[in-house]
Amino acid sequence: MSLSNEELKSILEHKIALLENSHKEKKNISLEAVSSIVKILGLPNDFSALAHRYFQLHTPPSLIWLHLSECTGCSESLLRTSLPDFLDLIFDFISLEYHETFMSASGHQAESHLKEVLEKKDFLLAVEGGVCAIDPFYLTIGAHGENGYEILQKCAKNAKTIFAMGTCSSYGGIQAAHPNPTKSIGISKVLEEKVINIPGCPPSDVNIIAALCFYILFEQDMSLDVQNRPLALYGKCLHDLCERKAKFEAGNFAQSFDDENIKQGYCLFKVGCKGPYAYNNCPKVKFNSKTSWPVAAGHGCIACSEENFWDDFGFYEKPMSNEFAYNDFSSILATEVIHNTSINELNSKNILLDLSSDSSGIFYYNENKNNFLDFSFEANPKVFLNQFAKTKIAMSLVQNFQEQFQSHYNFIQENYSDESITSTNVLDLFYFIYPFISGKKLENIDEFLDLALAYKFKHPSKFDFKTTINDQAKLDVSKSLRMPLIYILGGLDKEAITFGLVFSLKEHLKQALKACKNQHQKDQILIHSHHEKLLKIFWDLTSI
Ligand code: FSX
Ligand code: SF4
Ligand code: F3S
Repeated sequence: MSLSNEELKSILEHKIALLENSHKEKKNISLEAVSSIVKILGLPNDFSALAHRYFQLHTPPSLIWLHLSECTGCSESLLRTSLPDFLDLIFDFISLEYHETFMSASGHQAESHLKEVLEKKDFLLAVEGGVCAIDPFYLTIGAHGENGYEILQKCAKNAKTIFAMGTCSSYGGIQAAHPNPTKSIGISKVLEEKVINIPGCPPSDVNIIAALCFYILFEQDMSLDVQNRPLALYGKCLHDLCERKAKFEAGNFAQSFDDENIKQGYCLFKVGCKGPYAYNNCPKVKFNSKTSWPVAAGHGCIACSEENFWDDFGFYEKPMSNEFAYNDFSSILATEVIHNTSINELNSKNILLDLSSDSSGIFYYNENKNNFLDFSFEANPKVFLNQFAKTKIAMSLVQNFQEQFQSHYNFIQENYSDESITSTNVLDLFYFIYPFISGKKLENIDEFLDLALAYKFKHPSKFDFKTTINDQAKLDVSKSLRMPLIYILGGLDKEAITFGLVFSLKEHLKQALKACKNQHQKDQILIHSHHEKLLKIFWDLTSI
């Protein structure tokens, strides 16, 4: 459960009031450091003074930091903090009781101190590294011959809260990459206790410290996403925060790593940047005391804070196109169950998702067949190109397309009329996109779907469709029609682009269907189409 800012504030005020009465000596805490943590946590400015006061008065809580299967990069990242600096952090904010790399004690001395801290049952636990629970003898260390799995269980049992610091402890990380010889996994897979994931290989010092500080201040969990990552830190797509994004929109891509244009801020998508698939705040918080971050330094993001990123995102220096796949996840779109429905089966209890070529939409009345989905777009590629090239960025995109995909551009100019065509059928999106990515017209929908189904990755290159829900659902694709141009210039293949479109369409239809089901209190969703493959791909929408 996440608390409101007002509730958080009153928790903090209450804790401060208790400390004010205890006549403790005030610590010298940097207000600048605390304000920057408050900002990163997405808390209003007035929390700065309160948090500052709290850190001046509080007794730093004990922290145990374990090392399991990893490279110690997370600890290296933490060492490079400047706001607060590392020594202030470990003496004034937390009390670092056990850390195999940083502590001066070793051997029995270190182990007996760990035992003492564990016995007090009053500590936070940070774990760096994946755990080998299936073959637990890995990481067997020390005089008592305990293995990593046993050490983890022992420490987790009485921890007040547990953080998986880094991608290895969150999801398994590098040692869990195929073929995962030690069968390493994320710690949440083996612990009964709740684990907050702070992924990244490594995570930034800022994210590590912000997550610790939130707990110290409020003794509450932050709002988390489905992967148990704090939303304040991992809630936004990295690509949307990137300083090179305008170049992506303009279709200005670096062609290779020695491309001079990298220095002019050209986008790194074509040389493998996975920023559009990564959720992290790196462009904002940076690394090494805010010095830089991967994309600023000239290498694309490798989506290091995503689950299984080593295996699932292909090569680090190529886009996710089939040619560069070494895994094969194709078919994640298809499902086996197929039941075509006729429009006559509509009744007061159900909704029909109609994906036929002559009409499309989500009907919810039996008698009137009213359409719940408000949808229309300019379906003539030539007219789109003319209308779109209005802003400087859009003009550059069209110009890049014309120069680099001349035959596709010419095909569109020669084979389409100048008349605007407004379509209200979602399947027309397939016909619209195809000439941009193939330089010819789409003959039938199966051709398009076969491409999408052959895509070998599970992460889609999204189309930024927008669905708004009022009395009706409105699916707005007008701003996304530029995506095929961007993607083809960025080096994605047809399989990736068609997959992206089908995936995004499915996601948005899902939202609309859910809204329709709730608003009109319907029990069931039916699906109708003449295309067997469409039925297969969209079938699972009937079970939302
Ligand atoms: Fe290394 Fe940490 Fe990567 Fe893993 O960071 S930087 S392999 S996330 O656990 O040490
Ligand atoms: Fe930045 Fe990468 Fe997105 Fe390009 S693809 S804008 S380099 S995050
Ligand atoms: Fe990792 Fe990408 Fe950030 S590689 S460090 S999530 S820029």
